Amino acid sequence: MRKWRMNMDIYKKRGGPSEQVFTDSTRDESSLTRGRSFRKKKETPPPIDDLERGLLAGERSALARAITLIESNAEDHFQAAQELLHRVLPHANQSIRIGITGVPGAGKSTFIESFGSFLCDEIGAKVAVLAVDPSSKLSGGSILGDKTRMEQLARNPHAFIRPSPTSGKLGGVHRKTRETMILCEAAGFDVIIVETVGVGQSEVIVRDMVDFFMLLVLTGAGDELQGMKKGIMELADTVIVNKADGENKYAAQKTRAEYEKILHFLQPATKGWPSKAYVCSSLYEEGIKEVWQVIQQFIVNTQASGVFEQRRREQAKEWLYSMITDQLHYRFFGSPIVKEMLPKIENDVIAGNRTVTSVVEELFRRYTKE
Ligand SMILES: Nc1nc2c(ncn2[C@@H]2O[C@H](COP(=O)(O)OP(=O)(O)OP(=O)(O)O)[C@@H](O)[C@H]2O)c(=O)[nH]1
Ligand SMILES: [Mg+2]
Repeated sequence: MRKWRMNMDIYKKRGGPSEQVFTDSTRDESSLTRGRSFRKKKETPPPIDDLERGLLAGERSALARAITLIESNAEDHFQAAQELLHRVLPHANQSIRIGITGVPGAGKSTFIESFGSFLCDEIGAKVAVLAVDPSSKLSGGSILGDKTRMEQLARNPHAFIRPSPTSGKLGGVHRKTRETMILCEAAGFDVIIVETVGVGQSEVIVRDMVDFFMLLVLTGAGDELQGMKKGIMELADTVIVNKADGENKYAAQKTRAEYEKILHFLQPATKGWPSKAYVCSSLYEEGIKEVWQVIQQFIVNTQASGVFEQRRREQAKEWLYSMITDQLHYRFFGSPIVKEMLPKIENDVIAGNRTVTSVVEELFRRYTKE
């Protein structure tokens, strides 16, 4: 992993991800398609080659198609997607991954809109925004909403926004989001922001995927602060009190101090990094630059101490085991013998004719013989 370049001006010097990149890619794409219809069929490059080329050239359309391939639940798409990932993997792992959580309405999308635009326009970074919603069964939904809320960022040529994938038989939301991160990195995105959508499990899932995790909260905490799950605060590398504007400014500072007191007594989410609280206004774009400074400091500190690399290695290991669990689950329940036996076994257990232990043992015996 290359050292994160603290002086992001470097992106500007190297020309940054200019508007040209995407405009050209679109033109490229259409001329390719046009050209192809005149060529003999066998000369048509296989889609994987095409996607790999487009992806490594930073073409947004290739990235979108590659992600669609990853998200597909079709068996042959799965194989093709894995081949593509294998090819681009050497180009991945070079971004900063940031996770954002907070109660609905805390302003996560608005924050990402301001923060993402700042990174693109002021720092010259390429920013990808992904969403994780473990409960999402249908596509569309929250994403459509988010895309409209992140209108400005969605139009920014340096940004890429992707809705939350849905789960399916070839792996859940985690696999798809992690693999999408790899694709974004291969396409040259410098910062990947993952917003948690939905409640419950998503905070832990996202914490396990990112380098830096932030909790966005609202003022007027008081009772809410007391009732807030300590567990979530323990995951956060920083707490940001959002909507610190207008009449809310003073209250936001008070809330910040309260959170900071609590953070002081908690185990830090990242070894050697005491989590602190800050205020910002996503709507009025105040305090946004300061959040980036905190993240930069975090990267410098954790890269120097080795904690950054160590976390990524642990995440890779965790990913391996979650993939194994996924595969075991889908293979077992997808096997013909299990499908055939389960309904009867289920009835036997419900009727009290057989014990759960004995039927599970029989199921696995038959499954492993298959
Ligand atoms: N005054 C003020 N309003 C804000 C600020 N940030 C967000 N809002 C408003 O708060 C509301 C919710 O913001 P969102 O960004 O949609 O919140 P979210 O956390 O993404 O919500 P979900 O996606 O539903 O979980 C919107 O009406 C925003 O305009 C801010 O900094 N100041
Ligand atoms: Mg949102």
